[in-house]
Amino acid sequence: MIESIKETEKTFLSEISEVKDQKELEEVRIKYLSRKGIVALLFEKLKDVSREEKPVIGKELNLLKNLLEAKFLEVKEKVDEDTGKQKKKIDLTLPGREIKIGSKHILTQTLDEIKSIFKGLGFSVHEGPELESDYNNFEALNFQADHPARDMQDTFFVTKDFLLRTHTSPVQIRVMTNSQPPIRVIMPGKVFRNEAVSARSHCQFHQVEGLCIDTDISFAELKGTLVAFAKQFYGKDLKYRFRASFFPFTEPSAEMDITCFLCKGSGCRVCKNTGWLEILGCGMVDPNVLKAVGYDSEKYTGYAFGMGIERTGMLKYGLTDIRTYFDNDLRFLKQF
Ligand code: 2U9
Repeated sequence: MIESIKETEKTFLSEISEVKDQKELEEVRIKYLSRKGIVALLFEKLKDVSREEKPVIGKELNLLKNLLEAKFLEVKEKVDEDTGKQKKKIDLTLPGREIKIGSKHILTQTLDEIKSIFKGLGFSVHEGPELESDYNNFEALNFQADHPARDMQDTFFVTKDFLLRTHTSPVQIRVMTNSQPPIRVIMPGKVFRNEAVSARSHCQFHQVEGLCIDTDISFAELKGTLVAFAKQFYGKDLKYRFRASFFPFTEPSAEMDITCFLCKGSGCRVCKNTGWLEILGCGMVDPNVLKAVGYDSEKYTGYAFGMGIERTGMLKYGLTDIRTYFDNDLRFLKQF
């Protein structure tokens, strides 16, 4: 029996020293250390050993079992480590992983371009809160008490006196209240209108409005500035016209049209056969607005203008549905 124990130890140590991978290690474990392995068989034979020899042989058998198990764990650790290292090996010949780089949303790109053009024309940029007072959004801008925009059906009121701004014009009121002319600012930002969502309108969109106040500001300066903007944004060969219009906060008021990007003026579905597309509204700031912020309306005059950024981008890129801006569909966004 002692002979068998010694022989088992020798063959086990020789076989396990040859082991190269987990499969071979498992084969050695099954042969020696499993329930029906050599060590278990030797323990079974212990019952046939004489009473005197049993303690000695039992002790030897336990020593063998402990030694084999310890050696097995030591080799297993090494084999596991080697296989882990092999898995981690880097194949330098593989092509690199593509890093996906995001891009600016088309609305941000459009706004960036508008901002850059007006900065070049001497304007600075101001922003204001989306939650506004009824006073800044309507009252100070010469909206009559019964103006339809002041109705709950058109404006999101939060309380009786506070609302989600319907245009960025209240930012102009804030700027004028806090500073003196000369003023040349543009105000970009999100605005809200209680309207049904469709291909042409949304309940939230973005605007850029501009304001210029100084002595001797005339309609000619307004035209010069807006034509310079339109030529830089839509192309230097563009044709334009100003049409009389009405806004509570400007007098006189006008809308600026450019020739249709699609039919070049001959008339099509996009321009409803007029050959013209409206790009913005504008006008000379109403003296009532100047008075509301405490300016001397005899001394100062000014002009203001406003455009929807979604609409501006739609006209430039020929888009037909405002909702595509907010769908977050990568097939749309990746085109810009
Ligand atoms: C002050 C005085 C005057 C801002 C102006 C427009 C004309 C205009 C619309 C274009 C499309 C809004 O996005 S839109 O729906 N805006 O036509 N906005 S003049 O006039 C001001 C603003 C502030 C104190």
